[in-house]
Amino acid sequence: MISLEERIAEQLPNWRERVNRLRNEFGDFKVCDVTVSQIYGGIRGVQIQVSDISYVDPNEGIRIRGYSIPELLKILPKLPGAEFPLAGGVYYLLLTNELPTFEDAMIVEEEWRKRSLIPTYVYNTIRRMPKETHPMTLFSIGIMALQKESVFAKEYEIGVVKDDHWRYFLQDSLNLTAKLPGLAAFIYNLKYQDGIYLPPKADHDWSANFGVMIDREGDPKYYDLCRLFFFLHCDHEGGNVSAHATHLVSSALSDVYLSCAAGMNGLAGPLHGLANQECLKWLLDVREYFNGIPTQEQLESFLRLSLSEGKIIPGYGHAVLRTTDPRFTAQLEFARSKNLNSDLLQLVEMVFAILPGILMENGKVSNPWPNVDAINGALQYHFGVKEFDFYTVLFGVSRILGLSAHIVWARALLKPIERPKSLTTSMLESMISKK
Ligand code: CMX
Repeated sequence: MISLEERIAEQLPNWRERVNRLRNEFGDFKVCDVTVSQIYGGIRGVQIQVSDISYVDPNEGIRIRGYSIPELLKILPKLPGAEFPLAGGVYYLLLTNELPTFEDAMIVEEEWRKRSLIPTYVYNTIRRMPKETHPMTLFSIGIMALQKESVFAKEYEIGVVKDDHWRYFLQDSLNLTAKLPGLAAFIYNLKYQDGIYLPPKADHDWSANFGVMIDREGDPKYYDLCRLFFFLHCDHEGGNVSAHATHLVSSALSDVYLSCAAGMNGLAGPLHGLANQECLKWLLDVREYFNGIPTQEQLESFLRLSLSEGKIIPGYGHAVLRTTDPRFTAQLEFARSKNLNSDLLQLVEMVFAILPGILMENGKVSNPWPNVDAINGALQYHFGVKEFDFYTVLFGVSRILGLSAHIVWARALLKPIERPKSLTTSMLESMISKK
């Protein structure tokens, strides 16, 4: 795709010069020291990566290419009549570091439309899996099945120069992301809607077409929820499991399909992308426990009792954030502005009003505020997408926008294969005793 490729190519000399200067002139500069606790503690907080695509600010939430979520909701291009951004514009921003015009966003949408056809063998591969296979496993298998289409893998065989690897990564990224709503919808329909097949509409955008393909055609509120959801989850800097896994695998020059499937396998873990289904389950359990919506007093006593029993309240707290996740706020505002009449959303509001105060009193929790998962599932549930185990696939559709943009740039900046060094326990003990 010429325009996106040109935009990246124009910026590359400057980026490469900056990176080369840092490497050549400041190669010995120490960014941080690593402690034994960090080595044994999941390398938490160790500053070992650079991402110019997004940054999680503890007090503001995610910034994408320097812009906050509320800023981007205002300035990213939207279709007439839509309240939320076109995913094509989001991808343009992630990839090029430039704010897209409406035309730029539509160029990406058009590229996606042209590349959206999923080969039949991919559908057949997924169909052959046992019915009870988890939707995330099917999603990962679908991406892996598409790997045969990799332009990069073919060109690498022929012998493409290293300087141009990113161009083929870009082609693969566009080809893969174009197919994600269709792949996700196919899995949803296969598992939960008797395998119906509903084609995308040529005059609908990438996000809305997901709604069309799962039989929500003609529901503009759901189209807007898709646009909002796919925007909000598109990236969360480089250190989380799926981003790190994708980056690591792609550093071996594994193509976009292999790398993003690795990221999705990480996202499928209960400590990462599965958290949103836990939150919805918790809300449903609370509703069932009270046989409806509790009073303020009942809910407060319930929350206090749960915490005193050492239970975790899903959807609250964060490893990095120290404020209400702006992605939670954006979805809450969506629910309010669309006047969604739902007891679960009412419960989300009640918990939000009561729980942070209780968590603050207790003082143990670093961040008493809600994260994005405190509301995600309740919104999908409201629109009839009630199968929780599918929610991580929705997350994956969006997150691959960010993951693929990261690895296009990793190749563009000629990042080498990753190879941290491991030590033995005895070596660590000996290093410590010598100090
Ligand atoms: N409910 C009850 N207790 C909580 C809590 C919550 N929501 N969040 C944190 N705590 C507790 C921790 O269990 C920990 O207790 P111990 O010292 O007894 O082990 C203590 O507060 C301190 O933890 P923390 O420093 O505040 O939080 P961490 O950085 O260790 O963990 C997170 C962060 C998200 C795993 C944690 O807050 C949590 O489990 N939240 C609920 C699950 C959830 O919403 N996950 C989605 C995360 C979304 C995302 O990552 O984007």
